[in-house]
Amino acid sequence: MAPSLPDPDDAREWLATMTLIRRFEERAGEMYARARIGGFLHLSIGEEATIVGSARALRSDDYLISTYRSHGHALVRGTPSENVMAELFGRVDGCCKGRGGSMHMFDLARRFMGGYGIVGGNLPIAAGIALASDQRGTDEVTLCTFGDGASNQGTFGETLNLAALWRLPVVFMVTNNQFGMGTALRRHSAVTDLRRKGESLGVPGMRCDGMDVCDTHAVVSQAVRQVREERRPVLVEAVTYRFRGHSMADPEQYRTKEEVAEWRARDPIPAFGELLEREGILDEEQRALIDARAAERVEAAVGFAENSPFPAPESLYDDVYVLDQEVRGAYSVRTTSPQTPPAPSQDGTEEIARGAQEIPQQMTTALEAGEDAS
Ligand SMILES: Cc1ncc(C[n+]2csc(CCOP(=O)(O)OP(=O)(O)O)c2C)c(N)n1
Ligand SMILES: [Mg+2]
Repeated sequence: MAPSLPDPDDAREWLATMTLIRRFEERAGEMYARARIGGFLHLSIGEEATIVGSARALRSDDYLISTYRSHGHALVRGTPSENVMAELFGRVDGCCKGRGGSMHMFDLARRFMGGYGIVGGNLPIAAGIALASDQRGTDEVTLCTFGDGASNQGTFGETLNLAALWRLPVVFMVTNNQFGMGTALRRHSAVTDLRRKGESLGVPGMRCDGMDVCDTHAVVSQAVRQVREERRPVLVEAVTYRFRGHSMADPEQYRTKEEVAEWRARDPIPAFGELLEREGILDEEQRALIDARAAERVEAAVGFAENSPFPAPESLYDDVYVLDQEVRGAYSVRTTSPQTPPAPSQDGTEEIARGAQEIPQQMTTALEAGEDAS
């Protein structure tokens, strides 16, 4: 049975957000080609329904954690496109002050917990976030998205086992875009029915059509509800396709143009737009307006990013977490401020003690700055 449509206002917002993510990433790709953006750039073009459908199943006090392919996750959580673009440009007004770049988006106030370059690295972190929610006695849920390739990592099994054992409130969502870099699913995973991969670990699975925002929303909403009420993790497989290469530098020799064209014919954005037109929720003109607004917002974001300065060179070590014998005693210390670390003792205990004292202070500063709404 086809999932029912959301309220007209929600439906328009879903379409607008998917369109914003698409236009944002197309423009980011152009900016990368023109060397305005450095480092890596992984686009989720084609996967927008998995992002919007799943994130809209969350409450604002739930957590979302993603991978290096996460510009859309920041945007769907409400991080202004200006700050996401400035982050790509490595500028001070980026959501991580220009220090993270494409792979390390983060927005604590909106409970978007990143942005990780290590494949599978976000799964144990999601378990930690969920454990913290539990210990604080809240009913918050953490949605952890990762790729089909990441489902082969050791962290997948370790985290799902622990999450099931400790009844942690996590929805694990494997975004099956058919590839891990240039390796097709059937060539990297013995089990290709990914929703089943958690069964032996005590995590039941569900599947949604990741090209259909309504189906993704319906299935992830059910998973979120179940996790929130029963305090047991669930695994959702969202079946989708990566329209572009793995990153910007990908000759794509591992797939045929015909295969890409077949999936592009199911593009989730026009599919949803057409559905809304057929249902009388939007007309052609309103659809065009949604697209024009998204393009305008992206242009404004590019202008904002270009005008934002690069971080000052002397701020290089600000916010750097260091605890090492080699690096004299600094533990989250602002090296630009005149602080003299104590002389290290032979075994480093003094530094550890000093570090331990500084943790609460760092957290207090972050909370005072309003970085966490709770
Ligand atoms: C631990 C680790 N191993 C390998 C890599 C290199 N690497 C980066 S992305 C990637 C593929 C991951 O594929 P998948 O999980 O399906 O995510 P997708 O890129 O399709 O979103 C690999 C192997 C890495 N970043 N981290
Ligand atoms: Mg993949």
